[in-house]
Amino acid sequence: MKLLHLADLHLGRRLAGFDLLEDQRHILEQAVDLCAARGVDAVVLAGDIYDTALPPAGAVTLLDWFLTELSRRGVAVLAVAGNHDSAERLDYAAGLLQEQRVFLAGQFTGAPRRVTLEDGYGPVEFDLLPFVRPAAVRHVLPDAKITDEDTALAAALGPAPRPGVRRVVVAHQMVVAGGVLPGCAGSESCAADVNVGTVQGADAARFDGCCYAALGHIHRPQRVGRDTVRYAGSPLCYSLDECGAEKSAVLVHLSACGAEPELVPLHPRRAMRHLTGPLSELVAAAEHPDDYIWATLTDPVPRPDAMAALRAVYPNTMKLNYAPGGAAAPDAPQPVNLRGMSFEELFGRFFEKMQGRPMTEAEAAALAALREEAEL
Ligand SMILES: [Mn+2]
Repeated sequence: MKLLHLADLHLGRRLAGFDLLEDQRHILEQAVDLCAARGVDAVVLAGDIYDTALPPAGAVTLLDWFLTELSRRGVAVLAVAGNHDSAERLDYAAGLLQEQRVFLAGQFTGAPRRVTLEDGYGPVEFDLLPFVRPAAVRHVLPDAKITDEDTALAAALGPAPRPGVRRVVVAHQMVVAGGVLPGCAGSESCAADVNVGTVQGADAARFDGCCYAALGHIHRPQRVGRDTVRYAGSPLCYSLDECGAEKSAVLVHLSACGAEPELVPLHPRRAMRHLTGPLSELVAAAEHPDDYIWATLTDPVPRPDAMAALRAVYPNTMKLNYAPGGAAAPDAPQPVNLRGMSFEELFGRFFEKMQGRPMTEAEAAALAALREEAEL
């Protein structure tokens, strides 16, 4: 059986005043074509299907089109709600849609929604777990021992599969491997918390025994601990911090005893690019003028007409800022093991994020004095 794992579509997302619906339609068309070209049996949507609980009409129409096209081609759909979705609204007509092999799990009712599909090797169990917070799991499962995100996920998932059972879990959670938080793209609502290290996650080991865990929540495509526990990532760049990031879908080949993921690149309708240089140079060397542009101008004196000049050449300029000394492109975020850091290192990172500079020696000394006073 072949699955196409997508996540974090965020249909209806707007960025810097630009409506991204046409970009999203372009990606979903690629997904439909991929299904036909590669013989995909089921599309997995791992949450954050919409960008908001009350999506604009155009976003609902687009999802309607996507589900209809897949259904017409005999492709099943397995979808869960993310933290951006309204669980109740996503469940609308779920009972009717399952007749068309569109399986939606919006609300958590005590266990994942179990769907069984068959291939030449026999049955495959799909456990659809919508986004859950520990308090919500505790509310539905009052007898479970839930102290954090990890024990909440364990309780929500229920028992691991018996040996020989092929199970695929679809979930929208923060998942860590060996205490290492995933690397964020920057457009997740949790990205700031991840960078400061205040976020906890469930352990990827909770998916042991499953053939594949199709995850959503983190917008940067990546594996978590093993190749078969994966964030598909968002199919488009959803913040200017993601300029130049490559996006993909995961084509999962399920065999008799395991799963093999293959990354398939997704091509945006318009690339998102960060340009740096003097205004005169940027407008002179305009290539791919329809791209989404973030321009960092190195002119020593701000030009009041700069945005108009840029948009005359690049009509989809999203952002303009100045870095008179020349700006280095920001490095891609790297996964960081926050649990292994000392108090000083952690606070130092936080300070630098807030202030844009490292602590001085005097500030570090003041911190040490305060720490002693607080007996930390
Ligand atoms: Mn998301």
